[in-house]
Amino acid sequence: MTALAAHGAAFAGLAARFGPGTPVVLCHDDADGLSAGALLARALTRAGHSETRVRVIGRGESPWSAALRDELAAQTPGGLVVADLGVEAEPILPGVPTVLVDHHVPRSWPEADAATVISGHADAPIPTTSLLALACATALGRADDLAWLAGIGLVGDLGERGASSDFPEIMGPLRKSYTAKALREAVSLVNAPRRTASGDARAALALLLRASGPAEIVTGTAPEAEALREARSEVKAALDAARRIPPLFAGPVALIRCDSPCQIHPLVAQSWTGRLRRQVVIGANASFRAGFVHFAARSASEPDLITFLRDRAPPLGPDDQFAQGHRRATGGQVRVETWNRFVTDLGFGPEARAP
Ligand SMILES: [Mn+2]
Repeated sequence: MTALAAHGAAFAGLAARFGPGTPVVLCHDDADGLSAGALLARALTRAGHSETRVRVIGRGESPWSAALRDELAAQTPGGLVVADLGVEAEPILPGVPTVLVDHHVPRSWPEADAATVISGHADAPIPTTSLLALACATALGRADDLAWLAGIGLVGDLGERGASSDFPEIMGPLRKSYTAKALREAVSLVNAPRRTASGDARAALALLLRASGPAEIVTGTAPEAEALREARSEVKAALDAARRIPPLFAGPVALIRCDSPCQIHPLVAQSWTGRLRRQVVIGANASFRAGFVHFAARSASEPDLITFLRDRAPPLGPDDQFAQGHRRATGGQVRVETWNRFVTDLGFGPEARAP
């Protein structure tokens, strides 16, 4: 049995123990999380549940929060599936069968009575959550018509080239049914709402829950398809404006100080790494959340940005998040005072600060 098939079998074993209440799927709001959520919900409904509810976990939300626990408890779910949101030890809704489907490095590991973990983080190559979801769906029944949803998540997380080289057995057959352009366009549209000012990805989920292929997302006339195109235009306009901002320099750091309600700072940082190859590029957005500066660090030359930032960290308060994520893609969310101290210590002048 392959690693993926084993993950699927473990999922089917737990899904068989779900109670009579409507199962609830929680999913991340990016292309991989949304397609995983849609895949799992469609598979559970096919497997005999009259309905499966999906809840997108958006900006600032967490399944491991009192707010989510209260919301879920009111729905008395028969089972919980948590997709692409990480792995943590704490039970989400004690007493409800719970399965965490994920591919990130676990933050902590739950006891067996708290949750079952389907994690691809130790597999080689590391799958996306949507690919794990396809394996779960396949273990429940016929799911080959849903494989394109895994394709959306693979291209979203790994890019076309990475997806094709790591998972040719999935991408090869998909490329016979769908063009690379259709998959790429669908990914770009599905990923747009999470970056808008509202951050509301429900239109993307709605489409993924019913579409029979990427064309319904890319050229569809449904109101949700229109909403995705509008979301993409909103983000593009914000990004175009931010790309005209000249970088500030201090030592090894190049800083682009933007102000937008859209989550464009990671894209801004990434877009400069091609031209500023020797620097650590930081995109910092002081208008994303009141009182905070959200920033993303990327670099073409520095392999460990977490260590780079931690070596230069300002004193942090309890509300500050600093240098979390991946070594090559990190950043933070810090209070304005923390930010201003950080950039001053780095050697930047007043134009780098946030008001
Ligand atoms: Mn994700």
